[in-house]
Amino acid sequence: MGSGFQNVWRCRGRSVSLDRPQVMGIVNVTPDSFSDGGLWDGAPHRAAAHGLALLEAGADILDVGGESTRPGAADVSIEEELNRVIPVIRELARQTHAPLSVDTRKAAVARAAIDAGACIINDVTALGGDPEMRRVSVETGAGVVLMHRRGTPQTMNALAVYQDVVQEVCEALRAAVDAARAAGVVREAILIDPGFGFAKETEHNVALLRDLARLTALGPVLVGVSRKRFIGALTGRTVPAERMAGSVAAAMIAVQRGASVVRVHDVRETVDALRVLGAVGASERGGARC
Ligand code: PMM
Repeated sequence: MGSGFQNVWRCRGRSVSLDRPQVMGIVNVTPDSFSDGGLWDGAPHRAAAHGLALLEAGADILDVGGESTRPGAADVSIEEELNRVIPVIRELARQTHAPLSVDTRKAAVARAAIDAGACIINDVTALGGDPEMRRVSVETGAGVVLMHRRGTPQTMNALAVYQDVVQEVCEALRAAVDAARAAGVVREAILIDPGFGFAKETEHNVALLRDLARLTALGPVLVGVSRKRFIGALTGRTVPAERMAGSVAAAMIAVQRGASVVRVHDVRETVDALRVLGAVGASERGGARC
């Protein structure tokens, strides 16, 4: 660990330790997510039970999302998103003390989720999509994930054009951190995320994974590589659920290169792999500058 590396994540009065890599289990409450869509839709108790099973399997944090972000995905209304995620978060908050995150770009959904017991806002627009999102982040003191992307699910594939993807993602994330800080979000509440698969081709995702240590110069990093299309491209697995081994490998590379949190579907397998990695030790946080 580099000197001065931030080793806690402040999430609404809680301190999530980043001394060891944290596993964020994914609870998608969507009919159309690319990797596990429809599994938990329309049945909050089933989605909550899935979340509890992920905790049992070793997840440290749960991330509940009600809007698919895959390329071409349709927008979801505020009402529909609230109906999907709030009952699940409320039920989880009743049954566990684990930190709960809401994966949303809508300020109204974030606020309601925090009222229901969440303490983290995971926003794929890095707080830049909804004009109220920064205010909600400051007022609630939630932990925030600032993710890099370009465009929207409708337009992002055409925007995957970079001269130097690592440098450009670094600069965009630095600007997102600065904007959040200027609005009053405290540094220790912020995690950054290069946004694997969001306006990135396979070569861009591979470059970001290879050079992830450069991003850690900006602060703690969260990565979401689980079951993504580039893992399919690298392994030849067209079915997302068959991308587990490739996803675990990518998550281990990310942790070795300094990632603090990995957002995954396959919690048990990731936790086992992290135990092996942890026995060997050494990550590259706070290494080279970006
Ligand atoms: N990926 C997805 C959704 N939300 N949030 C963050 N912070 N980082 C990601 O990489 C990310 C995300 C899409 O994957 P899913 O449909 O499996 O949830």
